[in-house]
Amino acid sequence: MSPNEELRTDIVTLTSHIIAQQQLSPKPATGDLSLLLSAIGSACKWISNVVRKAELLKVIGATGVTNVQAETVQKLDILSNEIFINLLKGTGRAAVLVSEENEEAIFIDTPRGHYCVVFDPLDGSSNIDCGVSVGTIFGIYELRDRSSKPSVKDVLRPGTEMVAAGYCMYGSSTIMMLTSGQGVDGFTLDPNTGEFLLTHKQVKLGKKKIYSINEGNAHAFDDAVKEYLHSVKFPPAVNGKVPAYSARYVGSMVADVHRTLLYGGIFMYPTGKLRILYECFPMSFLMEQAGGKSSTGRIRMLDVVPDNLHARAGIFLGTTEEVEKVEALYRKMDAAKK
Ligand code: FBP
Repeated sequence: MSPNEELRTDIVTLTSHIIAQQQLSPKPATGDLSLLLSAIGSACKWISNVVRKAELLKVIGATGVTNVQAETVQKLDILSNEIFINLLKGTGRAAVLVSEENEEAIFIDTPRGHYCVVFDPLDGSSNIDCGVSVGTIFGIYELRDRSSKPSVKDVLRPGTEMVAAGYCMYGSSTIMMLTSGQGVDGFTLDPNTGEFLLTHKQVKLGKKKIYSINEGNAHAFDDAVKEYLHSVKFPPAVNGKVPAYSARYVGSMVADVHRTLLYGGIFMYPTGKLRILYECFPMSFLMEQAGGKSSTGRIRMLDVVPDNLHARAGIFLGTTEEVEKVEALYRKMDAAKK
């Protein structure tokens, strides 16, 4: 500890927070979910360590293979995936794992495995070589029926049935945002102690007017999206004042959603690149728990039922006001087509 560093004693670690949340659960808690969340915390610490040393360990760059989604697999994707899978398997509480990096679900035969974890071990990995923030995204379902054999049906369910979700961002600091349906809390990794410490208690969505989208895809946008973008660039005056929007786009979902969560605004990926189960659902769960909204443009994102493990959807998430503007423009567009 440096002499200037304040000695803190009001410490809440990720583990103590998870245990406290467990006590609040209306269902008699077994501690199984807590164990899984704790393993996810450990996995994220390991991934953070590898990401930070990637250049030095020479694990930067592509593997030369493409994944099930025809995307280039980075060396760090593989490492992060193995770390995540191994730590989750080690809990003995996970029955089904779905990773962006694996075409098929992984089934684990273990007597106390009652949960399914869906995850993207290293989202935004195409940005790694230039040092941009990347992150891990995860969501957790409970098996539908503990007495039946686990199947993909246990994860091909609406996002409203997730019991917990979160992301960990490897940026200027390593920050994990977590919800188990009782609001959103954020934890910053203290590099000295190796602990995630509670730094963002009960996060509420910011109020800034920021729009975030890859406009290079504008040629493929629906008219509703084009109209929304026009409205934020040339907003009508309200009481004689023109509301000024800012544009921000990192191109790494975790970083763009993290900023949206803390500052406010709207993040959009309308052309259906992002995966429903392990990108759209966890982020939508967090966004709703922070007081915002998430939509496909036509329906609530968490009501979607994915028809396959790697299904994709267009997504608009952020402050309720902005997401509802997009939804209204979709309704207008659809009505005009009738
Ligand atoms: P990867 O899983 O291949 O990294 O793609 C996901 C992602 O990087 C998101 O994190 C991000 O929001 C989006 O793709 C950016 O896409 P684009 O480069 O088309 O703007």
